[in-house]
Amino acid sequence: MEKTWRWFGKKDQIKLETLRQIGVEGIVSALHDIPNGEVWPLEAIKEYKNHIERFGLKWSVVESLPVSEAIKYAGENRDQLIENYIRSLENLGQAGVTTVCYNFMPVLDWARTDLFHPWKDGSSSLFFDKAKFAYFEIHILKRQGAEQDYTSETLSKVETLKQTMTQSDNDYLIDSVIVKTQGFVNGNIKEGDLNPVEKFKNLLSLYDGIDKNQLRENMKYFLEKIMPVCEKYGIQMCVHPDDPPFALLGLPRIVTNEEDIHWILNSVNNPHNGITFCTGSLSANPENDVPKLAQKFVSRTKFVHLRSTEVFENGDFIEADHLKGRGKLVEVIRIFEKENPTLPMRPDHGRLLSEEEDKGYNPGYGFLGRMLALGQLDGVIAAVNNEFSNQNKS
Ligand code: DNO
Repeated sequence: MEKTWRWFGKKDQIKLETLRQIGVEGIVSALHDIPNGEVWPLEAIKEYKNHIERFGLKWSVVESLPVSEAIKYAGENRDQLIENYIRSLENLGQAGVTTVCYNFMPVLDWARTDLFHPWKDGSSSLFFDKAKFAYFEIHILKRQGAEQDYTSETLSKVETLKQTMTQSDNDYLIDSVIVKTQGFVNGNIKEGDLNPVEKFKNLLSLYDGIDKNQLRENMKYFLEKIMPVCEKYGIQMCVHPDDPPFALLGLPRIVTNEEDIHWILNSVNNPHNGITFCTGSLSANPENDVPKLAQKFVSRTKFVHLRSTEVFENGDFIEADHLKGRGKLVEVIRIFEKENPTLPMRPDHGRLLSEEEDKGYNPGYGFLGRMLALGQLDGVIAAVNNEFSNQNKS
């Protein structure tokens, strides 16, 4: 596979030259400063691409060209927004940047409750605590009917949290769930926004009355409109699975499991309509058998995110060591190396090591943890290739 790395642009503290020195071949990035919904100008794309190439790297994947909310909930201006999206794709195509990752998750681009969950060795990782999320929905957002989405066991934990959480704990939780994880991915809520909870509630209300089927229809509408420009420029669209891959906040979810992926690929059955195979997101649904999904969807996979999770019985999940947990990355890598060895992959998320605590990296995107993961994954790639060549000899 092609070894890539998510880089957040010229403001990123991690230097392109360092990335090249640790064996990275391609960069995964976006024009992060352009507001969601606006056209990415050709000149800006070319300038960014040239900058990356000056370091002996290539701009392998766009992550993400964000899909505006009004496209997802079919708001009045969706056609104009799709038109803008098409113009951005056209400009990317003209510049020769042709793998484009996006997601179709309503409101939240991804969700965690703890961004610095401590490990015994002093490092930390991202964590999803189901009871804390339920507490957020029930007592902070005060979403009507939220209780119905949780078991009595979780609800009793929520009651305990209610007795113990202080105002500053609440603020920290709000910051983790809807601010810190969102700002850097061109999300709806940014650091410094006043009253993020109200803003968030307004965003949720845009989806009133939109169920799973309606969201699927809106995705199909979007994909059908963009396929011609993708065909013209050879653009591979790759939808990222929902993270986490289960229902949250009463919102519909349509990229969570085999049936969903099958629906997406078949409802617009065009080779340019593909997926980002994120082993991390998919593994957080205990029903997903990750290597089985990799084998099934390899021909429509255009980009791979490699990380793993461990899911607990109470519904919590933690981001595991890349070679442990439910992601089964050795098996997944064996499949992709065999079937499509030029696929771009990036080590996704990593633990934050204590010496990097005050660097202010985006959550999940420190340097050392991801570099460790890249080294581990690179080793697995070498080992499976060695296996293949031994098999050929015998
Ligand atoms: C978080 C990422 C997501 C992902 C987008 C793709 O770390 O996995 O922000 O990039 O959802 O559109």
